[in-house]
Amino acid sequence: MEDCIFCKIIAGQIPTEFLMETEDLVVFRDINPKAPVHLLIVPKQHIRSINDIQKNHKEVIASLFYIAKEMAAREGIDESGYKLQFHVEKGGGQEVFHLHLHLIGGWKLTTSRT
Ligand code: DGP
Repeated sequence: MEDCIFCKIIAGQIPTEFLMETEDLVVFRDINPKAPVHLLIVPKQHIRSINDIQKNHKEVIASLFYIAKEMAAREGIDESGYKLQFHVEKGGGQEVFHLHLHLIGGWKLTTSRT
């Protein structure tokens, strides 16, 4: 998609460090992080939003979650916990209309785990 910023990142037109790249997706840090760890897990295929996923996207959607837990472990936040978020369309807070999963965490815990 010509005007899609994430398509440009995936195509290497906007220099961005990929923390992981597979056949289906890339992972990079959010430019405007909302927490100490804020990654975006982004399918290479241009899909506008969750509203546009089809049955044949099942594999790539599953990969987003699998890579999210892998990246959480790599970033050292799997035990402390994290959030996974999809923003869906404008009312859901979506600003970039290329499907992506936010992985957010890394806050300092103030209470002990029970
Ligand atoms: P949203 O569409 O609201 O689910 O979030 C899009 C996120 O993408 C937002 O948190 C900021 C991030 N973002 C937008 N443009 C760029 C960019 O050029 N590079 C990076 N690394 N992140 C971006």
